Amino acid sequence: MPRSLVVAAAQLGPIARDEPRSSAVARMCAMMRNAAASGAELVVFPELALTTFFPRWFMEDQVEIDTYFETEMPNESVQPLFKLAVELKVGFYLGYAELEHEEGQTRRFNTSILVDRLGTIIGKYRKVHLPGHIEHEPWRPFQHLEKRYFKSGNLGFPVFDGFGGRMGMCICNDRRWPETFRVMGLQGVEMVMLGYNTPVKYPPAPEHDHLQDFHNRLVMQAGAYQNGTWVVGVAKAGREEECDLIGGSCIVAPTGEILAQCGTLGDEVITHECDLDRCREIQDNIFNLALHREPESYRLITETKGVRVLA
Ligand code: CDT
Repeated sequence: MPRSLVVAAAQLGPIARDEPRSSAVARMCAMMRNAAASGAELVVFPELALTTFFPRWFMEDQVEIDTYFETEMPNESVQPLFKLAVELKVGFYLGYAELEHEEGQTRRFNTSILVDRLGTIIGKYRKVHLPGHIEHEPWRPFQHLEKRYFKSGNLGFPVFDGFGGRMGMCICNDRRWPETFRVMGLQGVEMVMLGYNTPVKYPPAPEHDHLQDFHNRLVMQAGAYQNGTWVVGVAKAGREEECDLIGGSCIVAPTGEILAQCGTLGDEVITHECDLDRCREIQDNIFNLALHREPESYRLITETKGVRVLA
């Protein structure tokens, strides 16, 4: 009997800067209904899904910055999504900006949560790899100030039991780093969910702009195959406040094959019935980690941050 999980990737089109959370949540509720009608048990939404991608703007007023953050989860604005999830018996992954008071400090993270089919939060992840820059760089056509507005996540890459399998999360830029997937692979992950906001234009190296979709698929397919896990990657897509974001939300099998992919740059739902036991094809064979890894030869990976020339 296969361990089957019907998962939906719920891609969002652009969210305007003045679009209220209630509108974004209503759009997500509509997609959740659509996904449930297709048999989905789990719906994956994008990174920072409740607002526009605000790190695009340089802001100095902390009060203004904090308007993009959630101080509680769930809260009043997302309540309709939690309520509908319970009604439809559908779980979900949701990305949002988290403002947390911890150890006497106020901290801000780029966060995702995993909610089960009863509406209970069963997992939380805080984005580790924050791309972009800290200071205002006016030469850029748009800013990418994640390093200014967020702290790097302090939860590592946890994997959770849920939905009949081993479930992991990461967020956008994390998918470009093999360490992200491997740390979850070493915990026996069977499905990695991730949301992203990826501009078509990369101002520091515009010669790579035409490769954005390719790199998106490349890293998710490699992460899936090299760890024998399902990967569900979900975009916020389309032209958001003069910034074009790639789409290409997709569901990748543990073999690295893309089995479902969005075809638009707007709100769109795709589903796939994932057999979690297919992870074994890879995890028991070509990437049997216990049998074939040689961690003694990989010590540099945790011992150094940047390049270290050894000889
Ligand atoms: N949101 C996010 O992490 N986006 C980055 C953009 C490129 S780096 C400025 C990404 O890796 O897709």
